Amino acid sequence: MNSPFIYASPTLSVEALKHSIAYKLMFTIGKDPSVANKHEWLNATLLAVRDRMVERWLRSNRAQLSQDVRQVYYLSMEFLLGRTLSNALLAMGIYDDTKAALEDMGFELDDLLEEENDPGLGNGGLGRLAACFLDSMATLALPGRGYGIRYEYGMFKQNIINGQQAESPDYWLEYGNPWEFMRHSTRYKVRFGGRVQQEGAKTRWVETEEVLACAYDQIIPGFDTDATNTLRLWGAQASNEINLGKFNQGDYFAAVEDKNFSENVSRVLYPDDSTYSGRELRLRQEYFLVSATMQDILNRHWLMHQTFDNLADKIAIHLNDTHPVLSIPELMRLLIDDHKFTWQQAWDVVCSVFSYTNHTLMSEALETWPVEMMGKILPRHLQIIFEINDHFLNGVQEDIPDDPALLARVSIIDENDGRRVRMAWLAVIASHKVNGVSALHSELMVQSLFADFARIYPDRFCNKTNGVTPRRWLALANRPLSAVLDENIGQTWRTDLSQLEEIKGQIDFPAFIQDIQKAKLSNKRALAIYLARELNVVTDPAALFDVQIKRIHEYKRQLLNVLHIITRYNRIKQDPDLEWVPRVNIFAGKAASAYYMAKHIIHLINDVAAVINSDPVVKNRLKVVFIPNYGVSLAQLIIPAADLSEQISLAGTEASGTSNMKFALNGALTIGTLDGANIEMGERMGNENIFIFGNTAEQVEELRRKGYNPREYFDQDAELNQALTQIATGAFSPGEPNRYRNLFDTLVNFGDHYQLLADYRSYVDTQDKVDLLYHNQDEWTRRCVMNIASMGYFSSDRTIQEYADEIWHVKPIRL
Ligand code: 26V
Repeated sequence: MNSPFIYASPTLSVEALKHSIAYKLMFTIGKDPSVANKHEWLNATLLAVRDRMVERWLRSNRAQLSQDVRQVYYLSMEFLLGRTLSNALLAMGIYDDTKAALEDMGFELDDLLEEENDPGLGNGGLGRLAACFLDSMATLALPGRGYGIRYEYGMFKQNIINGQQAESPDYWLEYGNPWEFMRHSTRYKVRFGGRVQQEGAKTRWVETEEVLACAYDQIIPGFDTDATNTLRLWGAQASNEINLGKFNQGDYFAAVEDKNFSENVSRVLYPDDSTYSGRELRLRQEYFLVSATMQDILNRHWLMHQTFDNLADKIAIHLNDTHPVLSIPELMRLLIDDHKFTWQQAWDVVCSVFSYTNHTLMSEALETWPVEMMGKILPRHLQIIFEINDHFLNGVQEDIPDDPALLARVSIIDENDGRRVRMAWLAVIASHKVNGVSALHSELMVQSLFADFARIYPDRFCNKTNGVTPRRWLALANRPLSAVLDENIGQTWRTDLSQLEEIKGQIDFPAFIQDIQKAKLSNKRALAIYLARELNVVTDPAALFDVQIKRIHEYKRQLLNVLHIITRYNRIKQDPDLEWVPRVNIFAGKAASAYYMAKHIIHLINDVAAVINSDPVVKNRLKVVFIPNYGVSLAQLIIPAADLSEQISLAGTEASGTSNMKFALNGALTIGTLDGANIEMGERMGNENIFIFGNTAEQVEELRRKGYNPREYFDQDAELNQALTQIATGAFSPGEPNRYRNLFDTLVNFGDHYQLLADYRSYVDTQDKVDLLYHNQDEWTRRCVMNIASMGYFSSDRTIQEYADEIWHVKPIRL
């Protein structure tokens, strides 16, 4: 250990931090500083920092409870927070002091930060959006909370073995979770099963099984403010009551088995966001979140107001997709069965508190539950859903008579498909606002999925274009670029991202352009070091880093990217001495474990990488890398190092995308389709600063209507023909030549559902334009600057401000 007196005049804060870190190490962790390992030092640091957050937290909570303001509750089955320590240090403005304190004690802060695990309590975009929203809500001092589930196993870990994805469980709690506060006394009973009993006017739900939901709180610090919020996650605990019977009968083991069984409800995150599967355990999970949360909200409201008469004024409940939609019948049930509301009174409350965000139009991801399953697990809720449906259909019939087809279409119960409850319909009918997540998506939403409802409720639908938090995705992830920005426009862009506009004034100063280039280069070096160390792949940081990182899904069209790579490979082989722009093509992303095609695509990417990377003709001109186990931490490393961001989904399929925003904010140029938020990015940065290609959503539809024939493209485009034929005939799988024959068939013979072939030529030609621009590094960088400067709108602070003003009607608390 270095002498604590090594610096001439250490600041008070540094000294205090050193003292509390050493104190935590000894008295909370119980370790002698001379033998403690890195992880123990991390935990000591984290606990010392946590103490400082708690002070603000208690003050914020007090202010929230004492000021008679409307509260917003954000319900989500997923929160993908990422690592917490670095963000907390940044929020509290003690990053540099902590670094100095640790240095004095012989440690590198950045080393310790890498030790923290990254809880993967989400699948992808939807869960990460929820995390950005929490960050913005705290930073804007909005009163409220996030509610979710404390899964014991998060998103699986991905290994690549012989080119293929292998999954292993992610037991992220193995070494405890030092950020959480377990609330032993905040527990609620959650009931399942049983039956409904009518006693006069009163309805009782009886003979249920029970599980307890126990609260685990995590502090969500606002940036540069005392305002702090809470994320409350529910963990399941067996309730003693269910076991008592068997226990008394002497069947000890059966009693304990029951206990294990009921705790399954919060065991594992469903790691598939591409196809809805309708599993009973998933329904139980959704109700578990909803039931505990609604009880907690009512409890807190009672504490603050001692009445439920003002519920409609004092709470807003937001549903992140349909996953928590059971909160609608649950709130009805609690108000009617437990709090003596009439049906209509309860319905009036429900209709003014709920709002709902739709995140996908893909029919295979829409939730519908078999009536029979819901009746078995939640009989009282099913009954209430039927009542809501009757009430709603009666209203429709009065307003729009003589249209039985309409009634069948808008009924919450889908009678065609073995009787199922349509959760999105229930959400729309009960919410006062329903929003999509980009302008295009919100438009398509009212034209397709919710067209009937948009006629019935014309004022209900709106758009809230997604955003990302500039704290994690610029200040934390990209310190070199942040330093350049600070030097040129000051530091306040962190809470007012629109200030990035100001860098446009620097665009003609060569020194500024060089600084931007240096920042990018140092990020690329950091990634190159990771690739060399972890994957044994050597890359040249001067090459163009071309990146597509996201869940693997056919609609996101990783395969289109592969088709371009193969085309480029063929061209290099044909004419190796041309002046090629060296490229490193980077992929990362997980495939749902049951999604055969997605896994097959990962395999193909790795097979193509193996052939290209080992071809002596290619050398540095082209490298292909698949980085395993993509998650928030890897995103923070990869995104700042990207030159080119691949956002190439079929137009009309990607609701918004949010990594598209992160890339542009970090100075990558986008090659993308007119899909999701890409469109709005182009509008703001000017279409000369983004590489747009391919059919529009309208053209996609038209092609479908007219009868799309992918084989025409295959027959007519020689380069496409060659690439596809190579895939089909084993050029990349010589040991098993037929390995990818089915992939070829999907594209050429079975309809190419996502129209890759239709967009191929335009994509490849646009990639050529990318090369051309990359030859002129200064012009390239000027466009990057235009990208960064135009991203102010895509801060989640702007998004959340819109939710607060136009949907939730909540105002910041005073501190
Ligand atoms: C769906 C399902 C289906 C059943 C089981 C588990 C599960 C978990 C998550 C989902 C959500 C799929 C929807 C989704 O993630 N949408 C993404 O939302 C992002 C944030 O709005 C948006 O940027 C992406 O474009 C959109 O795909």
